[in-house]
Amino acid sequence: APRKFFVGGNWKMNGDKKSLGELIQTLNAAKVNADTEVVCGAPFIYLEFARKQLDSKFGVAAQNCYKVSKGAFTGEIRPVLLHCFGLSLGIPNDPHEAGGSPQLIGQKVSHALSEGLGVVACIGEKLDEREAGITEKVVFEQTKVIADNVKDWSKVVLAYEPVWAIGTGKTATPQQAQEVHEKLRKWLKENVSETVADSVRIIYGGSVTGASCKELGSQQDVDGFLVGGASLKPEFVTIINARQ
Ligand code: G2H
Repeated sequence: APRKFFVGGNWKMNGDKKSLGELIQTLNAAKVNADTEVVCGAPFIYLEFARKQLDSKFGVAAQNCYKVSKGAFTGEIRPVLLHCFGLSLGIPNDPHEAGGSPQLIGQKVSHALSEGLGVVACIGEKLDEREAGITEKVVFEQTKVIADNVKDWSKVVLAYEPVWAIGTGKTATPQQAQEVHEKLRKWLKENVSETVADSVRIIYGGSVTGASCKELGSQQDVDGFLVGGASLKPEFVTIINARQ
């Protein structure tokens, strides 16, 4: 079966009830491709609001969660609580953006899955790593940490987010994205299984726009997007519909 196109909107720490409410009205009213899975990553305090307001055809995700289910962890949020909100997905923090060791990311992935959440796990190289020609090595190492913590890959989406493309306006070219996605799939085939390699969605994140989404989304191994800035604009509808 072909992989279902997946588009995640990552609102990050943006918006309030007014602006997010308007965005949600736009999404609810839009014509969106029913063959695309769409999930919106809301700030914690707006998770319940987003779930109540968004049409049920859209998923809602938290942007982060902690690695255990309870304890004296000031300010951390427990995945099982997220689940109570009827969420379909958690996005453990991007190591580059939110800080935290790869090990912590692995523990969060493992715990979120054990609590029944789906996970969008982010990987990606920095600019100096790309220029030094070690992109592959870096993303394989990051993927290994994730893979070591996953039993059921059906709940996992892998997001390739080159750090140099995050919020910079510098989108990877379709060729650059395809090259890494193809290598990641090969890595999964050799290190996990052929079934997982064929079925897991590998999505691209990093300055995706309405203008760049079509060509990126037509690449063989690009199964969707994780969208930051553009997910806060009506343009997100164009990105959802990138693959028809
Ligand atoms: C990368 C991406 C969304 P943006 O973090 O996850 O953000 O589209 O703003 O580069």
